[in-house]
Amino acid sequence: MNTKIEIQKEVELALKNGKPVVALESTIISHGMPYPDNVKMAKNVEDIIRQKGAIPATIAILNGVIKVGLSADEIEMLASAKNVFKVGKRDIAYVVSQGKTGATTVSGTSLIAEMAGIKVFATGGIGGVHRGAQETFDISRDLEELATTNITVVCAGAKSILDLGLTLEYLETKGVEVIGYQTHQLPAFYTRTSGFNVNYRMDTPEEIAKLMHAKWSLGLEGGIVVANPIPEAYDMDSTIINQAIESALKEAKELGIKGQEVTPFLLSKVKHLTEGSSLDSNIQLVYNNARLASEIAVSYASIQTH
Ligand code: PSU
Ligand code: MN
Repeated sequence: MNTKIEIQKEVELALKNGKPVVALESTIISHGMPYPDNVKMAKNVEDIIRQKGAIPATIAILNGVIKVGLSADEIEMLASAKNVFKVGKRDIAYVVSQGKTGATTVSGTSLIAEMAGIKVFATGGIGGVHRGAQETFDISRDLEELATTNITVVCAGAKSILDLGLTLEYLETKGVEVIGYQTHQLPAFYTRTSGFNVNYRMDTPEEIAKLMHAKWSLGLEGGIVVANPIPEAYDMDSTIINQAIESALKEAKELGIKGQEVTPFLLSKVKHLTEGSSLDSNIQLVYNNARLASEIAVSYASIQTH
């Protein structure tokens, strides 16, 4: 059994030489988008990162081996495989020891990225405190991982399938700063605004890289959330999105959906109810986050080598 992580040569070399690397999660590939759009998205996002001068490292567990950086064939395999586990922290040891294949969430990806020494991670949306969590206790592991892992997660905020107000409170308790990129508002994934404010607004990747440097060189442990609004050309009508979310939440409650299934269930219902028009927005916001994450990684790498 291989309990070491396998870092792709190119990624390893970049890390050794202090070159910028951007981690990518794989749950959005195997559980977030349909095949073959997911393969196209996963490959394009890597190309975008390269064009920006950084090295992409998609993270997943393939047949029990933790991989940092996937080949095109491995992406294809993960994207089309059946019975892929959704892997947060509590699933890693099981999937590795059983030789299974798993796609990592924000929590799983952050953890493995930190083991490999990667500081910047691009994704779509983070998990958070679910609506009704005061009864269900459903709070994503993503928030705990952000509390202790030294990583910058670039996302488009979080979907309002969650309680965004409580998610911000929880992040505050854990000492995780939420930075709005060129905005004062927390974006809500498909929409550029949510009605909630971020902690601080920053307008350039350099400012964010300086904040990362300040935080970690002071020994302040934990992650940073960079909330990057979906490009205006792709943002969606908030009434339509909110109606879809309300109806998905109602159905999940009626069906008694629980645990790990809650988020994928809500996401797929919302997708269905918006008749697939949300897929293009979803893909475009991931590209947008990959661009910003690369710029941050490039800037952070240059601070480290000066
Ligand atoms: N939110 C999205 N899209 C996603 C996810 C969340 O808009 O694909 C995925 C991410 O991988 C995230 C995970 O880390 O769901 C959170 O799952 P849970 O709520 O079960 O912790
Ligand atoms: Mn949960």
